[in-house]
Amino acid sequence: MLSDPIVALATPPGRSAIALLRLSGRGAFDVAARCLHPFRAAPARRVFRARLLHPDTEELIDDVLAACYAAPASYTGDDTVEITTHGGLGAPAAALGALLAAGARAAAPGEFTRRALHNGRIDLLQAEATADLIDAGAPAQRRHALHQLERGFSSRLDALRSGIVELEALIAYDIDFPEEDDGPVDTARVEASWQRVRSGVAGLLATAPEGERLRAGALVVIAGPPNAGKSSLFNALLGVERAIVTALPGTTRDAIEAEVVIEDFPFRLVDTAGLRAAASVVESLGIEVSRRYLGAADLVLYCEPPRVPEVPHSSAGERFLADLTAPVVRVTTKADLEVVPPDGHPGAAVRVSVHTGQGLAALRHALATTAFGRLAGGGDVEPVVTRARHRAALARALAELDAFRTARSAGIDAAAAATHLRAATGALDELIGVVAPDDVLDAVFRSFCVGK
Ligand SMILES: Nc1nc2c(ncn2[C@@H]2O[C@H](COP(=O)(O)OP(=O)(O)OP(=O)(O)O)[C@@H](O)[C@H]2O)c(=O)[nH]1
Ligand SMILES: [Mg+2]
Repeated sequence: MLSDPIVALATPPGRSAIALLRLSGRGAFDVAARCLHPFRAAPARRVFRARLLHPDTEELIDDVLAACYAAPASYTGDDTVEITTHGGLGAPAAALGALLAAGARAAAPGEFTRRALHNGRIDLLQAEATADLIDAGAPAQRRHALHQLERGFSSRLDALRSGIVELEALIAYDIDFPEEDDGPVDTARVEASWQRVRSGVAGLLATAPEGERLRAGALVVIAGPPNAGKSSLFNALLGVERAIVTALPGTTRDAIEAEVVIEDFPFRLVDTAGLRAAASVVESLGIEVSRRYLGAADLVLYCEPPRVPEVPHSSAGERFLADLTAPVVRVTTKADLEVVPPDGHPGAAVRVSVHTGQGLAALRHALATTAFGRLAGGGDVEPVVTRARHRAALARALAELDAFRTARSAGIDAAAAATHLRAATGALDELIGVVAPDDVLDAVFRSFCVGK
């Protein structure tokens, strides 16, 4: 891993009051000293005012504030200088140019954080949490990212890891004296200890569906017969008139997607073309798109207008619902029009009117609890598995723990059984990033922004 001085703009380019440049690596103070006049590396973390000059031409670029963070007490763990320039496009770009001319290299996306990981300032879960916090739109996303950044997830894994190491210690006698039958290995304690770590790992793994939804947003597909009021409901949930609403069936032809926060949780809402034997080519293409979205949905919001007693109930809707694998929240729309009481849909439907607002709060709540279950219920922040990378590592640890138990009960010698425990520990180490291979790191940092 290189530790040459790197520099990047840490704030987005654009019109703003100030901008922040970050410079870090071995020799960062020398680079800064070529541009900042005066330059004060000490006292550390003390902001000073300086003129930023181009090192070659000595042209005045900006009047700036700067602070130095000496290794290892910096974000990256290397010597770091943070320079606050005036905002906008010109001054930060010219300052960046001056620092490059003074010997720094332009940083790659996430390179500062990658160095922080390399220098042991943070672990890989914290690095991921940093990216998640930056990307967080919904309050629940922000809370969970922050909890992970504060080592909530890491310390849970530390505890599980110690549990596995302890388990290995419990069978140590068997490993050292394999030929003795009645060693002091307490089978009940081994079993209890195994149960504890196994349920810990399994419990974390069980949070994966909700956790991954928390990161990506739950995909909610609004479906139902034409003219049911799907687009009206889509607009009401978004709070803006995004989709066209008319009294004609078949208004929506294409799927429309929008992001929305409901009860602090992130959702991606999709309004679709009403499902029916198509009237036109365009509409049937739209219906095809709807079906594809339905296949990917985390949740289906099924809308039906109130039933009119004299119209026979069509079973098409029930057949449609029977084919779905995603959970369904049923809505009876146009509740303000209803003249007869709703006669029992199977599965209670939320009755909603976009005209009076009736039922919208209940519907929002039903969406949050259906998509985020446990997370929506608990006020306290528990670690959750938010990435496929986490899920794969925990699944590997779980499989190794199970293989250990199978090996023990089959009477396989303790040293061989213990290799499964070591593999389980290895999976947790990789998850937390103690031993993450380069390609894993590349994948994690690829999505980072420059300057982070
Ligand atoms: N009274 C009343 N009318 C509603 C309500 N919601 C929708 N409508 C009316 O129902 C008609 C159809 O609404 P849309 O939202 O376009 O229905 P849709 O399901 O998207 O229809 P398609 O896109 O054609 O499948 C419009 O005339 C709406 O004004 C409601 O809560 N109350
Ligand atoms: Mg529509």
